[in-house]
Amino acid sequence: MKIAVVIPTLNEAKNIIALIGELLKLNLNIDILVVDDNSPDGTAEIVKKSFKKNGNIFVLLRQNKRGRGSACIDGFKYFLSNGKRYDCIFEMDADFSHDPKEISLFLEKISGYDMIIGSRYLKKSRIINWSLKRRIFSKLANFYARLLLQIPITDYTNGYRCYRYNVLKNIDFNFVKENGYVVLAEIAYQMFLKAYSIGEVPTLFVNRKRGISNLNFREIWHAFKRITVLRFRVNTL
Ligand SMILES: Nc1nc2c(ncn2[C@@H]2O[C@H](COP(=O)(O)OP(=O)(O)O)[C@@H](O)[C@H]2O)c(=O)[nH]1
Ligand SMILES: [Mg+2]
Repeated sequence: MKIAVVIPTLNEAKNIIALIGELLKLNLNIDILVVDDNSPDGTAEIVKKSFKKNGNIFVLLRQNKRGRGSACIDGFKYFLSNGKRYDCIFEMDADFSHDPKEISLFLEKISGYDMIIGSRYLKKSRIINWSLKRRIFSKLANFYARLLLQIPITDYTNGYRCYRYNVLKNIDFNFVKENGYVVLAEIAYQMFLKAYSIGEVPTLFVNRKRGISNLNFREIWHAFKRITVLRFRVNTL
């Protein structure tokens, strides 16, 4: 199985090298793309330097901060157009909130689905070291998204996902109007409207130990607005 992994980064110099190391240790047939928005801490440079000789590690450098969601979309487009054929494409965070060892769980399940989400809200899932404020925000965001969009999933906002390559090819990225975290809900909604199947695996989500979160109030507001618009303006594709 040939696998591609997109990792969006903004100031992840303290995490990214170790994370790529963990991914390589899995010994899978894997290509990794880091999509960096010109991080002041030199994330992109460090990756390029450390993996100069590894032909499976790539860096896409964008000139300024344009959001997690748009970084992933640029990463997907990169893998969909580089002339190679993959079986599935992952997206995951750079800060070790998403454990690379769980990739095997996604791979076991993807044969029966078009996309698999690592969910923090299944019976066997766990969230570690998240503040009460973050837990409440996440629950509210998921509650609101589910109330409006009605996709049968438990976690709309975790960016640990595995897409079947042939399905991602059919996603219309022009449909995605926002740039930030809400892009996860936009892509899920488009898949739902196109009747693609979405499965979930339980995940152990660990809050970052190094670096700082990029989530801010502006992002949350944009997500809320976009989900409302999706529900009331976009019912068909
Ligand atoms: N390229 C890029 N990556 C981003 C941006 N915002 C967040 N990220 C990355 O997206 C992932 C999730 O962001 P994070 O700050 O951990 O958010 P949190 O886990 O919700 O607190 C991390 O790998 C970040 O480095 C952005 O504007 N551009
Ligand atoms: Mg994080």
